[in-house]
Amino acid sequence: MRTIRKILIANRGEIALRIIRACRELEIESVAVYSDADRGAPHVLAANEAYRLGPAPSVDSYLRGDLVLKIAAESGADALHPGYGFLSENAGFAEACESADIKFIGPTASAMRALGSKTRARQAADAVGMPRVPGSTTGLASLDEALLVAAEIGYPVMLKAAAGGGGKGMRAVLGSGEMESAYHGARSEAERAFGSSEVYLEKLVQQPRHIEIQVLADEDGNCIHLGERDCSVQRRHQKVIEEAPSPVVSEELRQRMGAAAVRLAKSAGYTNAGTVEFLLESGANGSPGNFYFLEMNTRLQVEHPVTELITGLDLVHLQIAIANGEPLPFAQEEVSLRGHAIECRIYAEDHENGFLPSPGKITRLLQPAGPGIREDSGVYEGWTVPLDYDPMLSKLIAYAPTRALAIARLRRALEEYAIGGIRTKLGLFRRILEDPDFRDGRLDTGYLDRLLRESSARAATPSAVESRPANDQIAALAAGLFRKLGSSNQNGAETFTTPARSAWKQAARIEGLRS
Ligand code: MV4
Repeated sequence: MRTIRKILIANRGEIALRIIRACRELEIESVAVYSDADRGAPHVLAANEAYRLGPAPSVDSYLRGDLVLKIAAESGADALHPGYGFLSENAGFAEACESADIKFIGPTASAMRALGSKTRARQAADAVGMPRVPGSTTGLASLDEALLVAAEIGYPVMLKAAAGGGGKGMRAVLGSGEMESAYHGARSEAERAFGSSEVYLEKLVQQPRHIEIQVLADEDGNCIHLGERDCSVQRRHQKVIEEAPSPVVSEELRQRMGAAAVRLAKSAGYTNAGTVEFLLESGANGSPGNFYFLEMNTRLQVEHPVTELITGLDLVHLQIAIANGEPLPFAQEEVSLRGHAIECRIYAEDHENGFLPSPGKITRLLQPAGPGIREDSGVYEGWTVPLDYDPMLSKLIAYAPTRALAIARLRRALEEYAIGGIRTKLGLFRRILEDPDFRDGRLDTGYLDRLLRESSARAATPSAVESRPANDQIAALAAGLFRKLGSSNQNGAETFTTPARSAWKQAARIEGLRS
């Protein structure tokens, strides 16, 4: 058993703060690193010590593994938490940590490598009898082989980069006539993006759900799963809303998917926290169909809080305990899921204007709280959101005994929430949460694009609003009182001349409407 006393957090934003909070709870010293854009960032203020990495661009700061390790050694850190993104899935960096005798809080470099290549991961899936999408398990040697495999599995198919992930380097091929250009295009794209031109083929699964299983493995060979998250609400491979449990996964399906995920993790010698991604086909009348292994993410995920809320566990505490050489403190049978959790990723983005990033100074911040609300935030009022990184500001998560109540709490919290000075996705979440398809759990990976198309069509047809029933209009008006505060002015910023006062005035008006 090791004794971790000091952890360097090789990340920024909400996840760095999340990890620092766990360190404090465990009485472990925390070391922050920061770029020039992050001198006054919340994670820098919260950590016990903070060290400058370099200029704002990630390549000069948070991606500089050499600098990060130098600071780790100099500060006397005995472990390093990579968070997500940046260096978190870099096997070479994990190896460098091992060599420097700094415990990397995550899987070993060899487990990362075994699962990092998607063709190798597909072979690993076959070896443990895990269902995966039909197609090739080795890189395609030629255009002829691509045509042959596609003919075997049947069109439509998908070309994917073996070194890719998260939707990068993917191409749908609907018929053999499209194969030649898609094959050459995918290869050169993969070479440019990942430094490897290896591509393989999969049968295209139509309108799947994105379901992922959280796994935890200790260094004694114990491995368990913590159920699933449904991440079907996404746009261009960026998740927007995640929830646990999935509205369509039964206990029986959860056990089958969980057992398969655990088998895969064990076969790769996996340790620490990881996520196994699946596509879940839609079956007849909304029931789920077959599930297929997609890939394994060898890091803590952005959406881990929804799993924490329904399991009552702290995944970062567990990650640290595992890295410390401790055995998992419970068995699979002791994991029980309770209630429902839904997370909104709040981005500084203008969803009404092509989802352009909207960095800048947060001039006003009214954050929600109250029963069943958790917010993992990485910002504060007066902080300037840098344009150099992913513009996620915070994660707003609601927890309740049922999905319907979790939605109600999230809607209530979104009405309390006001962010001034920058554009955010708050309005989009309000729209999604009132949508009947979302409320009934009718979700697949095409859901959000359909909703956005529909509502832009509706916005262009004023008569559609007029034809709404009167009751609906009144409800929309009341619900929109807070929302109107956040509506945009000419220059794209949210209008908050006297935000706090107006917000409370509006609250009083809502009260007035009720009584
Ligand atoms: C697929 C697919 C359909 N069929 N593979 C996108 C992210 C990457 N991890 C894999 N992705 C997909 N792979 C086959 N054979 C559909 C997607 C996909 C998707 C998957 C998960 C979440 C959102 C998605 C959005 C579009 C497409």
